[in-house]
Amino acid sequence: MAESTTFGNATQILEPFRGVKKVTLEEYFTSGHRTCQGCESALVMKLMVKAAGPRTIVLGSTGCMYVANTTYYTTPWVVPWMHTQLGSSGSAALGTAAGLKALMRKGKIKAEPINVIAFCGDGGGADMGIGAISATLTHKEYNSLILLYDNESYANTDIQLSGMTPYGAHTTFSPPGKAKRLIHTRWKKNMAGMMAAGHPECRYVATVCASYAVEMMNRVRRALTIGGPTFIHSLDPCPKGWDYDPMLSHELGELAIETGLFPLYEVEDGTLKYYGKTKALVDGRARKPVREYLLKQGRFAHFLEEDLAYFQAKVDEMWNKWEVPGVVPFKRVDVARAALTVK
Ligand SMILES: Cc1ncc(C[n+]2csc(CCOP(=O)(O)OP(=O)(O)O)c2C)c(N)n1
Ligand code: SF4
Ligand SMILES: [Mg+2]
Repeated sequence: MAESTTFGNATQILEPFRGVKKVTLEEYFTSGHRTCQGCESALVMKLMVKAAGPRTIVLGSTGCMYVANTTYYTTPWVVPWMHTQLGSSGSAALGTAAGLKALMRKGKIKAEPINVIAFCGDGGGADMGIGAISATLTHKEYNSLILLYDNESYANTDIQLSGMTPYGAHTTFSPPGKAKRLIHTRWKKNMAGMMAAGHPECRYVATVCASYAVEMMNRVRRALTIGGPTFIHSLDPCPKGWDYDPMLSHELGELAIETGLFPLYEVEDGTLKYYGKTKALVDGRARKPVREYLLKQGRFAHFLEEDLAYFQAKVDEMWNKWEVPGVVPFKRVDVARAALTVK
């Protein structure tokens, strides 16, 4: 019965695309936007909604993916889309999922599984809206996906530093100078790890990068199929904020993975699975030096050898000392025990 499927939290069953030739041709994010040339976040929007299909509602918090996508009288969105306040992707996802359920229960709309996706930037999601996202991830009775597109700055308002901006990067809030070369000296937040470790009702968390388009779309399809509240963190090269030639967007995404800086993984019902090139790194393939990634970007042009060495050491630490490499930042139990013995 339609009603029981709806109130039993039924979701659309979106099988993974088995290779690029099997990807559907229909587009639900098309022309009509004015993002920068080489904007990976725009690609993420296109792939995200292509993966989700036509019976989808998208909610977007303020940021480049709102402002540049909804110029007066034009929009690239083919599916229903709504803007939500900068810190509200979590509340918008939960409210929409709950609203749909209520409308179906009252018979006001047809009972059917409708995908609800709320996206947010790193400023809106990892800084301002983290509380609402966290709250939504505790509500297992509502199906929604929150996708955080991480261009590592408050890009839309001219590249201010966020909690996801990498160590040492040049932003308008952290310009390198003669007196102080590095203004921003904090390591970025670990959003996916935090969401996975801290939300027992959240059934699915994944990291993705649009340089690996099919793999990325399949994580979106998995999240929407498994249902409940789910979370995806996407790393998106941004030519304007990262200061590089737009033709390098795809390559920078690959380098973020190949250097081990941004591990690709999914956590489903508490089980961790690395995938793609990250799996090869876990299986023993050598990581590329992180300088190959950093030195292609103007935001790190002021780095000296010691800065590159520090950055590399922090990435090495993620892989060699974390209890779950690249995912859970607690020091490995054997390392912690050894430290206790020394004391
Ligand atoms: C409450 C609130 N504060 C500030 C702003 C101004 N503002 C609009 S977009 C934006 C940047 C958002 O950054 P992020 O979420 O990372 O998205 P991006 O622009 O990088 O795509 C800011 C600060 C706002 N719209 N609402
Ligand atoms: S500033 Fe960055 S995220 Fe914003 S539209 Fe340009 S490339 Fe995309
Ligand atoms: Mg941003």
